[in-house]
Amino acid sequence: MNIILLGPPGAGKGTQAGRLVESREMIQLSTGDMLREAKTSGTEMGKIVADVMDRGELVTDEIVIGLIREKLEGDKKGGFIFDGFPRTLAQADALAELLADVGESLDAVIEMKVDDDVLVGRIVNRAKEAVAAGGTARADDNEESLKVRLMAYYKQTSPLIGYYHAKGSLSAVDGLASMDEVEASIGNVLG
Ligand code: B4P
Repeated sequence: MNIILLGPPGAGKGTQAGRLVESREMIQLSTGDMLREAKTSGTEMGKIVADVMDRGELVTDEIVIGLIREKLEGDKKGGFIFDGFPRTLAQADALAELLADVGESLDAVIEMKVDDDVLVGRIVNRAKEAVAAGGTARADDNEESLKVRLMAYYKQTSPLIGYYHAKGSLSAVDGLASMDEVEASIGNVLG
């Protein structure tokens, strides 16, 4: 089973993807995690993406699609969870082609619906918790970058809702509920 978790920043995509990895032995493909890893690795690509991510803007389709392409060639286990990918229509088209190339297809797209004011609270809270635990907050987990991330979501990513609805693969869950309740709702969609 291959699924997409779609939603604004802080909707809980990464949280729920982690739970699906545990419960269904699926493989989480988080482009956010891959890009953060690239940032810290000091590679050329890392240097290119660092400023873009910290501002809250989207990294180029070319880079992100390249990262996903590499991962699809490996072990598939219980299927792929695309977490934070696709984020543009071009990425969605590319994903369909990449999956077809490895003999796979998409089974479900789950939209996680959360109000903007709750998103801001969650992200600010995550930043505070990271610092309280003695670490550092994500460079893009601040109100200024979050405004840009939300704008990017509504402008570039939210058109995917109509795109997947038209293909008949979209289901929505209430992302405002508790983490356990959201997990149960996703479980109901996946069966
Ligand atoms: P991501 O890493 O995808 O970050 P995100 O959207 O903030 O994360 P998510 O929705 O997974 O939130 P989480 O579960 O952590 O992207 C970061 C950046 O990378 C982007 O801005 C962009 O620059 C770049 N990028 C990534 N993918 C790209 C692509 N495809 N194309 C171009 N650029 C790309 O949850 C957040 C917080 O809420 C956590 O603290 C969690 O504990 C809490 N929470 C979760 N669920 C909850 C619930 N039900 N109730 C209460 N709290 C909850």
